[in-house]
Amino acid sequence: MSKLFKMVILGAPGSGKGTISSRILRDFGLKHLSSGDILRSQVLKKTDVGQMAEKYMKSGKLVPDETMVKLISSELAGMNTSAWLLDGFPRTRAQAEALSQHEKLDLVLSLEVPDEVIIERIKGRWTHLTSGRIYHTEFNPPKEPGKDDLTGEPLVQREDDKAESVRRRLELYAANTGPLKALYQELGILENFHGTESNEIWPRVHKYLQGFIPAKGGPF
Ligand code: G5P
Ligand code: MG
Repeated sequence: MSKLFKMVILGAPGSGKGTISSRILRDFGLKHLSSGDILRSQVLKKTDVGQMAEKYMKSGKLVPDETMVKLISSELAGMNTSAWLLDGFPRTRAQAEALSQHEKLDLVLSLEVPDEVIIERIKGRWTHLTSGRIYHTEFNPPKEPGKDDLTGEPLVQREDDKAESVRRRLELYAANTGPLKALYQELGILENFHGTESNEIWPRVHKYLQGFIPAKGGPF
């Protein structure tokens, strides 16, 4: 069997990781693992991890490294026959070092979107919590306002999308991302994509990825 492609997408909260990831899955067939979606599903199910993580997430703080490493390692253990894309993990240098003990990454993409653009766009985000599907009142509206396209279930605004939490999340991202990116820069696998619109960043990401894996379609 040929080696399975393994990549990470980095970017500040609201930079479009979920948006770009869903297009990568559609056009390149990778499996998607979003640490935020996994945590939100644990919170919904009221598991021990969910109850512990909820208080950090609500206030825009990071869940402790040890919990995250355990959670993501167990998810990855079940994905050893597919190529994958990690979104939201690793988030700190300690998480990246823990990951590197078990996995060799092929590529790390970083979405570089200015904070002012992010603060504006997060106000319009609506989420279907059980699936992780994301909408935006203008950029990507649901077919029926307030309802998920596939299930018709209600959409919600994430607790941590309140202005105060968003600011804290952006500050934390800025503080942690330097050491994280330095590690991937040293390994020569980091590629930055600057921009203010996902629709403008996406064709560049698509073209770049084609240098690594064949596309099934797109870019749309
Ligand atoms: P998450 O869930 O990983 P964040 O903070 O990293 O959360 P988030 O908020 O999910 O990232 P995103 O995925 O980068 O943002 O962005 P998105 O959802 O695709 O886009 C944001 C909105 O903008 C959407 O409504 C989208 O439709 C819209 N949009 C996209 N592109 C455009 C555009 O071009 N124009 C416009 N107008 N709109 C656009 O983590 C959540 C929490 O979980 C914990 C932490 O507490 C964290 O805060 N956590 C971890 N803690 C420790 N370690 C980890 N590894 C952790 N992972 C999660
Ligand atoms: Mg996301």
